[in-house]
Amino acid sequence: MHLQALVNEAPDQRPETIAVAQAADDDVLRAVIQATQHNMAQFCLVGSVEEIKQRIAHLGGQTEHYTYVEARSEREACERAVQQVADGQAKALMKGLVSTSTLLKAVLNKEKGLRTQQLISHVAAFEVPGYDRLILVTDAAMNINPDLKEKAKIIENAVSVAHALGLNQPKVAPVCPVEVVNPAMQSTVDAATLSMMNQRGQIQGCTVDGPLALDNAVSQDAARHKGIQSEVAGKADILLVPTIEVGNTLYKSLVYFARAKVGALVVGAKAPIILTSRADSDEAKLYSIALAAHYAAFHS
Ligand code: COD
Repeated sequence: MHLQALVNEAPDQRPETIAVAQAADDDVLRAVIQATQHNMAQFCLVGSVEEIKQRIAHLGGQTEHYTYVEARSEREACERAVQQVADGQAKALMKGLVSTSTLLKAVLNKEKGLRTQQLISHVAAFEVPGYDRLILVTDAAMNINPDLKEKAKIIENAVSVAHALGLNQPKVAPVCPVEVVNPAMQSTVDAATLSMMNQRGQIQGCTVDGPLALDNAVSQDAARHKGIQSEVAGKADILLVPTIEVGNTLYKSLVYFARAKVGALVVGAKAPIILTSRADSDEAKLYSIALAAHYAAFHS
């Protein structure tokens, strides 16, 4: 599967609406216009409506393709966009020209936010040159230092993304520095426990096996050299990283060293959230919108 296929093959049903918090930004609007051209989603654009319309016209888009909600400040834009999703008018949320923390605070607001019983976590889908499948990395951007219980929920969220991509029984590798349990390394103890939780049916819809080091998780040769017998080794679909530091560094290494393509989502809230940043390429923004469209359609 290629990320471009998600763009080309928009979900069959009528495109869902994505609410964009502070859309008055050319980079964001370029992605919105492209996604509209691919019939991937409809958009409710929140922010200074006059400015948004002027920018759309300047970028060659059609202002009448969109709905609009006026908001005067960054906080108001986040709250109004979240409200669109909470009211069911939009099926996904997208970060525009606002800070991640302002948007996440609006999402996590107890009364008006998008919280569920589920943990909210970040899942990135990479297309890495030379690797034969899309590989999901989680959590590279939201949960800082998850404990065992949180790691189990982070896996469940990533599995829900994998299922939306057509991977029915994804292989999950909890990535550690070594492939044996070392009680001095909590990540290896958690990895072994998560594997047992999976065998006992406490984590479903996937196959979890670890601890695995990154090389044995993604290279069958490396796994063979170490004599590792595992259904997951060398064929991982999902890499669960132990901390945000590992995840964020892996994410950026894949993009900057390996020239991987990426799309990413935050899931576990009432609706998927697209947290693109300025540094993301136009392509990455479009892939993230495509992921959100497929996820929202699959789980609606
Ligand atoms: N899922 C569900 N509920 C959550 C989550 C979560 N992942 N995180 C917090 N909550 C709930 C808590 O239970 C609590 O009720 C409320 O939200 C506030 O919790 P705090 O006080 O921990 O929230 P914050 O605002 O201090 O922190 C939440 C952030 C997501 C902002 C924080 O975890 C964070 O800064 N994450 C890293 C973001 C980041 O810098 N990424 C870098 C790369 S993009």
